[in-house]
Amino acid sequence: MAGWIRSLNLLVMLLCFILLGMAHTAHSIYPRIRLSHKELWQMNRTWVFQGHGVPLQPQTMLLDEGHQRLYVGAKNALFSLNLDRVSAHYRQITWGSTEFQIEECIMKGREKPECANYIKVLQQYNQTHLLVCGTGAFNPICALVRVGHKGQETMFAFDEESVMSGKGRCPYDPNSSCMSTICRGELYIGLYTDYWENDGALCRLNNNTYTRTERNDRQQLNEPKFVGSAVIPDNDDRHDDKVYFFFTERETDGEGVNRGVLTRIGRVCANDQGGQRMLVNRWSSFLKTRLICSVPGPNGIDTHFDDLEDVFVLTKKDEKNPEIFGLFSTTSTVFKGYAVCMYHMEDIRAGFNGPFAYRERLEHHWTPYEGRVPYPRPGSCASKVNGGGFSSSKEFPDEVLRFVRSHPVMYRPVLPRHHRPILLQTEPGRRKLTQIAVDRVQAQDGHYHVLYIGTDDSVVLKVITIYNKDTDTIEEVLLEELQIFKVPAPIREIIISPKRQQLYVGSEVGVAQVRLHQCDLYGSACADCCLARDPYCAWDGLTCSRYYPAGVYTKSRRFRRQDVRHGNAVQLCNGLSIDDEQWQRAEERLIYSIESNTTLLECVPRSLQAKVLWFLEKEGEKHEVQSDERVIMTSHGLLFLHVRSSDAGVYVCQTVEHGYVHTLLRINLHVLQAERLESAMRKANGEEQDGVSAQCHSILVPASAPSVSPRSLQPPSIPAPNSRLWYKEFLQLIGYGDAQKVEEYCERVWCSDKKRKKTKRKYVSVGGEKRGKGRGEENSHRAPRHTFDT
Ligand SMILES: *[C@@H]1O[C@H](CO)[C@@H](O)[C@H](O)[C@H]1NC(C)=O
Ligand SMILES: *[C@@H]1O[C@H](CO)[C@@H](O)[C@H](O)[C@H]1NC(C)=O
Ligand SMILES: *[C@@H]1O[C@H](CO)[C@@H](O)[C@H](O)[C@H]1NC(C)=O
Ligand SMILES: *[C@@H]1O[C@H](CO)[C@@H](O)[C@H](O)[C@H]1NC(C)=O
Ligand SMILES: CC(=O)N[C@H]1CO[C@H](CO)[C@@H](O)[C@@H]1O
Repeated sequence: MAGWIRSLNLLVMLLCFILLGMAHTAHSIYPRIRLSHKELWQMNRTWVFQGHGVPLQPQTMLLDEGHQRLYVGAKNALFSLNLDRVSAHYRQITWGSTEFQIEECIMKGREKPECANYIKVLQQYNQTHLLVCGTGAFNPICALVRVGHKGQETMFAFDEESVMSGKGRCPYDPNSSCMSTICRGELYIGLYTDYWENDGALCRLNNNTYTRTERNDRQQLNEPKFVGSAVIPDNDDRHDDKVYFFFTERETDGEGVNRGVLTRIGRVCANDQGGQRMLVNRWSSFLKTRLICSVPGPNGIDTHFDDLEDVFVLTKKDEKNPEIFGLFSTTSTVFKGYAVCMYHMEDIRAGFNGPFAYRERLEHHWTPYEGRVPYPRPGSCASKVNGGGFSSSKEFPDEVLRFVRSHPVMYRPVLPRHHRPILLQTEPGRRKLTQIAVDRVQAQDGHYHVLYIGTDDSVVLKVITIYNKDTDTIEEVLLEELQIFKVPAPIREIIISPKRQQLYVGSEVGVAQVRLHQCDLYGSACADCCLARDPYCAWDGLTCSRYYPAGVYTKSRRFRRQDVRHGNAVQLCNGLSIDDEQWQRAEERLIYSIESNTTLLECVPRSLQAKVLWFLEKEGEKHEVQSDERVIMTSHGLLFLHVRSSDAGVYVCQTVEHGYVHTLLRINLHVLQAERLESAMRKANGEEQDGVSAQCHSILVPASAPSVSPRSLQPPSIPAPNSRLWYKEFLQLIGYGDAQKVEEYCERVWCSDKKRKKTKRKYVSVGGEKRGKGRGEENSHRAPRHTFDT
């Protein structure tokens, strides 16, 4: 029986997989630029606070621009970081549990690591105080923390007198999902209020009331996972302000059996006081509807992304109409796909203003409720806009309260803009996506949403999505892939400071600040800048620099070139005769190889999306190099397995991106005949001839070290983490097991020890010149690679 069920399960899983596979082909986007943690660090683009051995609770991160601090919760501690540089001048408050509390916790049957004070709630209570709550070794507690300045000093002080019970404001379990928002001194929170995690509730606390969803009402909330919340005004009447909650929950069928997980958007009136006789201290305005994010498939079978991972509310000048971004995953256990959907408030409001959902019996389908709806409309707030007459929800007729209690679900779901995701990742085996934050950026050709998406392996993806009205398609452009932390850890929080143009990224291993853009990275030519399609950057006539919309810095207004929508460098940079100029400026190299030896002509463009083409110039003619069994195009360059003397010539490495042709490198390949070389060696025996030393290196070190930067790579690039591995493979390919052997080989065949040392020095200095703007540190880091001293 059990075996049968198992195979049925498997079948269902397989079917899911097939359906998902059918709905759309595997999709994921690849970055144009990939930056390792080390590269970010060497560019001074990032600073990291590592928590000094304290495990962080990065879900609780709070930006305080007024006091220029970033607060972060942790295990038994709380940190206040400097917004300018998170790694410097931090302050710490230690707030652990007492021995007694820990003992009690262990006696309740909990493990020692759980029996600590994990900060779960961190909110700006008022201008001078933070409200902080922790699990308190399964005995939640809250307190106020004084912040601000006292003269030159940064205030960060625990207020002992303010310590209070955290029951109903903070979960017991450190791993429990929990969300909170504070608005006008009132805390809105979604949490499990009890020790056993049975009572999921949406609550509001102020100094004298506690308002919440009904207990044990599975129609209101059923095994919720709390993701986010926000207060959003409906109109200019403050009494009409609504609080929105984003969560997932399980659907139940007729027998009360749980079915799939759905994403919900729920809302209440901010001024909801509950009812007078019924619904006392319960929401009198709680309604919810489904938030849909799906991809249409063939045969009308949509692929649904039903598990909300994170939500970001992008506020604009018009506070009433923020844009809402949800990061979703599929609920399938076999296949994890991810999607980002964007929602507009008008669509959300339309859902709540539409018909209520109704089902005769639990086992029936939902239908629109067609009976009489009482007045005032259930779910509306006690305000002037709603016809007045009610100064508080306590005055609402019982009929209204009864209706809202029995009809909390709306019939119409909320569909995303363009009726589909703006970003999709459905390729199996790709990294998990965990967090989203969005910046709205003004570019020359309009506004763009720059999405910052965190992953489970320390990466933040910087993406723009471009909607094309004519074709009704969405183009995703992955501008940068940034490895934020040295070790892989899931990103748990991303906060944007548009004012500082910084990203604050939290994980268990640390909090990093990262600059949103680094325009000079793309290169200084018009085409380099234009091809990058980064809305933050434009070519100013000299270099690629931060783009400010006209009027911001009027006095230094120059002609700016930028084309985010198309990245059409051919058109935009035309007339600047960049191509000729590039041709002239392309780096030149001289490479020696020995007949029938293996040689790599290396050329790695900065952009991973550029196509590389090789040309051979011979007797005034230019031919494209075609790969065959002897000549292979690799991602590191052109590889000759057995060089022939007829291969000698000038090789030109060109890249093509968006139709724009770029010449990166001209390599003059000389092929030496083995016998001749040996006689040359014999002649040179004992004599220190630099030429021979240089040749030794040209041959043993493939053309150049991996990812040596072409001209456009400023600041200098650091070898990709896998290049060493690749290099090893390369050495194996040419018959040398390890670096030690290569060195021995070098010694035996070519170089005396003395020569080798000399060459090392020489090579390093050449490398330094080549890259021009290198940092000294960089060279010393690279040197051993060239000489195999490591
Ligand atoms: C980074 O900052 C250091 C000192 O703060 C400076 O010396 C160095 O030149 C900077 N590096 C880059 C690439 O700007
Ligand atoms: C949270 O749960 C994970 C496994 O689900 C566990 O490894 C981890 O220790 C838990 N964390 C705490 C603080 O209990
Ligand atoms: C913030 O709240 C605390 C505690 O209630 C109070 O002592 C303090 O005066 C308040 N600060 C402001 C600026 O209102
Ligand atoms: C909290 O209490 C103070 C004074 O006790 C009062 O002025 C304020 O309106 C109360 N706040 C709320 C949200 O009820
Ligand atoms: C792999 C390979 O063919 N290596 C050869 C390179 O040239 C030297 C000198 O002629 C030979 O000794 C190697 O065998």
